[in-house]
Amino acid sequence: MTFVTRTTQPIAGMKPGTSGLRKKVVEFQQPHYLANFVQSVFDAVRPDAGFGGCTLVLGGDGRYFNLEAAQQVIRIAAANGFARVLVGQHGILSTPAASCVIRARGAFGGLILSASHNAGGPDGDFGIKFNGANGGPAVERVTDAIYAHTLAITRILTTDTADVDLGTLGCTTVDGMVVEVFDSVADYLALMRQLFDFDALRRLFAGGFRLAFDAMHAVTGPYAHAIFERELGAPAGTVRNGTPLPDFGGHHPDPNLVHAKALYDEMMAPGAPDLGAASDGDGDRNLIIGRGIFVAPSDSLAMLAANAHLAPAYRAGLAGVARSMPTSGAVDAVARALGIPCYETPTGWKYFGNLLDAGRITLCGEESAGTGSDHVREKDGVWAVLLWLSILAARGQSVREIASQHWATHGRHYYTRHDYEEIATSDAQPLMADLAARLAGLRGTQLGGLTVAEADDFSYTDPVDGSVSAHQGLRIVFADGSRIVYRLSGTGTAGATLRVYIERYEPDPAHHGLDTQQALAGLIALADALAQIRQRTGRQAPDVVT
Ligand code: VG1
Ligand code: CO
Repeated sequence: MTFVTRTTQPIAGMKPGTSGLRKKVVEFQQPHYLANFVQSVFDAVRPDAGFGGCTLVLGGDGRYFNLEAAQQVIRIAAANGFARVLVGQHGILSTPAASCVIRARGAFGGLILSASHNAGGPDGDFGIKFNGANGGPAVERVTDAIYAHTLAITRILTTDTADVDLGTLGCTTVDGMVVEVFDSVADYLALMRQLFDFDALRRLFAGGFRLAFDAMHAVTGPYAHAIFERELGAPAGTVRNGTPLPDFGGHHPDPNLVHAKALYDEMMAPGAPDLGAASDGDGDRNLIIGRGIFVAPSDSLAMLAANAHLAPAYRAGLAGVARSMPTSGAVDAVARALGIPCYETPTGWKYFGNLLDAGRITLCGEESAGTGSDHVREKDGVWAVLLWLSILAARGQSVREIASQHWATHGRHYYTRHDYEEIATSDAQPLMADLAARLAGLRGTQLGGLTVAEADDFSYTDPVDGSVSAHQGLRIVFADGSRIVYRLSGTGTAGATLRVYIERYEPDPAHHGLDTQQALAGLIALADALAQIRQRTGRQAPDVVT
């Protein structure tokens, strides 16, 4: 044994955000930075009997610093007494695959090395998050405990052992701990085979159906190649940018209309494929674009909920659904039609875990292009594409036809999100604080010809364990159901990012073909005026419009 105890000191600012700890790579490269956090995680979650017999799942999205971080984690895990670490080959593991493996192998938990949709490379971001035995992101109680440990840490338990070969499948031993390098795709693929009718999907592609899947040089490349091209017979070239790169090819692995513009343009052009899809850095998000039609993520969630029964895993129907608070009410309309409950949670996947574990919901999602089900405890980009493919195969219709019929049945929730990125924290915080202070006074008043029915700072009480999460976003709801929501992002690493979510319900099919920004123009102007965004931030327009 070569275990060593290194003296260390707390490092400020290690509070996990919406999804784990995210910082600039240079910050993570500082001495003890990563080790301090990993040791704090282990200190926070260590069972009374220690980690003997416990398995840790480890992998990341392939971004710069992924491999170095993985080696450090292995050494710290060995010194902290883990029995086994399961590492994805080459340190690669998508977030949903990590969740799948934790559950399938009965692991204690996992560490996922990713800053998800944030840019990568030496000047980009790195991140790390802990998932528990249910495969889901640590809940607030756990992340709070981890943070408390980062502020009190005095020592790191590690070893001087050399790096493990993460390129070769199989088992080695590090100071008594087994390190098993496993195929990053195999467990996940096996689960997808259980959920979906792969024969039906093979027939779809054999019939000439065309998919364009943009992996954005991020982690889904290997999964998409294996599943869409090799398993389902989609032609080579279906998967684009399918090789994970440490800097994502210099692009931002965020599947939105700005960063996945090439795909969007292709889908809007003559001769477009039948379905366009993209995923993010760690593979948990999905962007869905039909030929000539972008499907807003909130709508995609609703359409998946309405049609999920067409895939084998969901044939018996859904127990319930959930959406994050800023996500549009489109899925609520489906839940009402199906006669099932619909829960409204704060932003971030960790809030769905209890509802999924308790069997209260089967499907859930967020406006930020995250959809998932009870098959794992993370949102899942490739899964969402497989569910869309299953629905398209079963219905034999185009995405546009499915969307139009959906809106005709349930009405359309026009929806947009405007992001103001990297604004000064000194502008963002007073903007939110001043608006929060005015909310109570807005109730019952008229704004831009609309009556304010409700205005509050969203607070969530988990129906399963009663835990309360306050200050989850400012929302202004009008009497006609329209909404404006304001939040500060919890995933950025520089300044503050203001997200403004705007929504209006339109029941009349004669008005379902409008351009979204035009359909929402009045509310967009109102949202700016109410919070004085332009005036306070000096920004004339949002950086990203979804
Ligand atoms: C964003 C999204 C949120 C999502 C989170 C993690 O958080 O809005 O819906 O759960 O990213 O997604 P925020 O706090 O920046 O708004 V991922 O794919 O980056 O892990
Ligand atoms: Co992600």
